Amino acid sequence: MGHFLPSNHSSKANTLTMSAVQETAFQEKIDAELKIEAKDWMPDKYRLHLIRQISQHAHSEVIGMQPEGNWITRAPSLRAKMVLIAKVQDEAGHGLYLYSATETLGITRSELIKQLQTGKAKYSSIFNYPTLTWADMGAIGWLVDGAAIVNQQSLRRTSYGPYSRAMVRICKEESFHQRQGYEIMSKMSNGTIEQQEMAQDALNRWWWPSLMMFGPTDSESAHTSNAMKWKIKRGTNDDLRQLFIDRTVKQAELIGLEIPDPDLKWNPKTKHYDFGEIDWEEFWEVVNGNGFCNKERINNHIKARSEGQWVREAALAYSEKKQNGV
Ligand code: BYC
Repeated sequence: MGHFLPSNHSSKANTLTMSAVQETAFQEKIDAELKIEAKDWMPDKYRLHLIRQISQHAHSEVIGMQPEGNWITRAPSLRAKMVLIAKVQDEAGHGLYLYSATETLGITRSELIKQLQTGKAKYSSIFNYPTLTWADMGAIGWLVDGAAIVNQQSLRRTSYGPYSRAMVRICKEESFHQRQGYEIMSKMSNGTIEQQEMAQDALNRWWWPSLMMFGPTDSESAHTSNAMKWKIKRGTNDDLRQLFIDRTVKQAELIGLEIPDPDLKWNPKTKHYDFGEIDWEEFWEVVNGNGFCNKERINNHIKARSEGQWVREAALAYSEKKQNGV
């Protein structure tokens, strides 16, 4: 029958069969916990899924420098200032590893930045909240980095090699960040009444947005099903959120702070904390660009990028000169 078909049909059919074979081999590799590397065959959907997730992760690290950068000049001691500068620098580094990992998938850095600046690519909702007091530096380290660690520890086992290796290193630095924040919170909650109130106020404002970092509930999450099938994500949004809550409640108790959730209660049956309803309307408002600081964050990014253009040009000219042996 084959020769009755249009001449390109059999080659199209062959291509289809070929890609089905490749896709089966790809999934078998994933199921066997083997890593996919940059030059390996992968379905386009897997590639695009990774570009979306890893680049949004990179953007979050870079935009995440802004709320803390705001407090470097106002840190209450030289030690606190040095620690905060080091932490913010680490975040720039995390952004760089993650942009590099994304570039291995065949997209350029300038395209990724364009996607961020035009609102096509998202970054974590948490960085659209303002940092009002020094206690916010504690709350960010403790809660935001704490939430990020729970998520990123699971991502160390992600199926894409370059992303997984970036995560190993990032997690090591992130756990220092979490301790830095918890140290600030524990000092303040053991300090004067005013300091205790500032610490509690910061916890009140950052608790719910931190829970939102894990994304919508599993039933509302558009990407979780493919992400779990391809082992890009190793825990669902709800499972990781629960793990974070279970860990953090005990840490709050230890330093005498109260989690701002009247429905928070240990459930002996599930052996987890039950918790109150997250304000999903607020979450989507912030994700869709209407949070307190969305516009300010992107405008700052555009300004910093344009002011740094000469640095990139100079670095490029220098590297070309070196390559040409001048
Ligand atoms: N904020 O189907 P879903 C840090 C979007 S930075 C904004 O569940 P997925 C730090 C989602 O993108 C650490 N958008 O998505 C830095 C999707 O929209 P698109 C940041 C969110 O990907 C400085 C839609 O909602 N960590 O640690 O399966 C200082 C549907 O969601 C958010 C990472 O980026 C959100 N919170 O799951 C201090 C970790 N949640 O893309 C600390 C890597 C969801 O279709 N990323 N959306 O337009 C992930 O693990 C996953 O991407 C997420 C979301 C769990 C975040």
